[in-house]
Amino acid sequence: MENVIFDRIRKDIDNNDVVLYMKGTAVFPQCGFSAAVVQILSQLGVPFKDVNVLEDSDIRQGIKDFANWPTIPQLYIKGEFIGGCDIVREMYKEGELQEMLKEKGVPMNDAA
Ligand SMILES: N[C@@H](CCC(=O)N[C@@H](CS)C(=O)NCC(=O)O)C(=O)O
Repeated sequence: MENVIFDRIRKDIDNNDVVLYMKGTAVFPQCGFSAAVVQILSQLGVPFKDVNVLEDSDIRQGIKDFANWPTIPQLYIKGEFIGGCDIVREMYKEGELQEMLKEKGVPMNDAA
């Protein structure tokens, strides 16, 4: 089962520049931590794929095992695991997230 789930995760993070595993959706987050990351990505104008772990308990557990990270949300940029809400917030505050997106060639608006 783990292989099937890991394959799904790999496919998602390989096929999308930015993937956010979250509770709820980008339009309707169902957790404050997930909502905070959505807000940052939206502020930066970064398109991203949202995966609602509340709809799939295998993905909810699988994503924790895959990254060896115990909580949701989890952000991936160009296949690289970045972290959860605290890390993303801190990187955004320091301008490191913007820098990383630029370096990796992920489109965003320049207003941020
Ligand atoms: N400090 C964490 C906060 C996220 C967090 O604590 N998430 C909890 C509550 S939403 C979680 O995912 N618990 C495990 C679960 O619900 O499966 C972060 O930076 O992302």
